[in-house]
Amino acid sequence: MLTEEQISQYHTDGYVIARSVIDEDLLGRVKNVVTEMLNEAQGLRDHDEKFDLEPSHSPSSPKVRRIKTPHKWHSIFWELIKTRRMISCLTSLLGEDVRLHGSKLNLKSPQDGSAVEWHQDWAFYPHSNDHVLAVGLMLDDMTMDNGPLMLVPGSHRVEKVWDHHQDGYFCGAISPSVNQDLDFSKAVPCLGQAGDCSFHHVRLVHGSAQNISPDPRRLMLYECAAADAWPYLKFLDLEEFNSRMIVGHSTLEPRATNVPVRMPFPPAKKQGSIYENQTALADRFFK
Ligand SMILES: O=C(O)CCC(=O)C(=O)O
Repeated sequence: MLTEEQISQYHTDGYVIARSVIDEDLLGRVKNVVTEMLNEAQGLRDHDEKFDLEPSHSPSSPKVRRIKTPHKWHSIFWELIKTRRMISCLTSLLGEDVRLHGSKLNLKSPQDGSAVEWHQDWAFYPHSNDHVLAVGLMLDDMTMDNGPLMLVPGSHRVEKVWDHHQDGYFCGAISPSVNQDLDFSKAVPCLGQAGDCSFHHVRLVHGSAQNISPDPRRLMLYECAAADAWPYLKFLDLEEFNSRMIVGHSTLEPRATNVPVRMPFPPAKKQGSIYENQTALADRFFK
């Protein structure tokens, strides 16, 4: 599915976009599942284990900004990540053995939809090596107006974890005023059509603005790792860990490489999703 040129772009820029990875039929079925799931947020007063809510949410007028770990709630999210084309892309970038680390479905409501401040996924989930990436499957067309993913090309090669702390606590965001060595004006938007997919390296700096368009923006994110990249955090159960293999074989032999690591401790004062963690950030880039 990915050409040599695209694979090389992934290594150089830290991301690549593959077109039409998911066909219309599967995309339609996923959207129906998402609509059904969102109906469950009716009447909800607070975030729970399944839903993260927009500040503008109310029980009678629900606004969900994230469905947490969709792969745990519906098998269609496994079907998506295991399609032939998706696996072809993943194995081209990560090797023959790939495990799912986590998943999330980020939703931006029309003329609303929280921004996500600049960050590196690696600051949240460091592993023994950096053969780790995020897949961004576009469930809607991504335009400049609906808060597309913005990526800072090449930032993964700086071999650095930028400071994601505020006042001594992890906050899951890079302060634009403190980190002067990052040029956010070089960020590129991940634009495309529903069914297209971005793949970005786990250390690539990225974020996204509010959705100022009249349409919803739904982005399904999968965190994927080479099987020999073992997480430094949140390892609980070997059986569950191995059950998340997407393709190939699990291993009991992590490959440890000389990767920069900065632990997300002390934990964020505002626990929960990245949106909650980032509320502590004093100086925001996306107003
Ligand atoms: O939904 C987005 O635009 C970006 C989300 C993101 O980077 C994250 O959830 O880690």
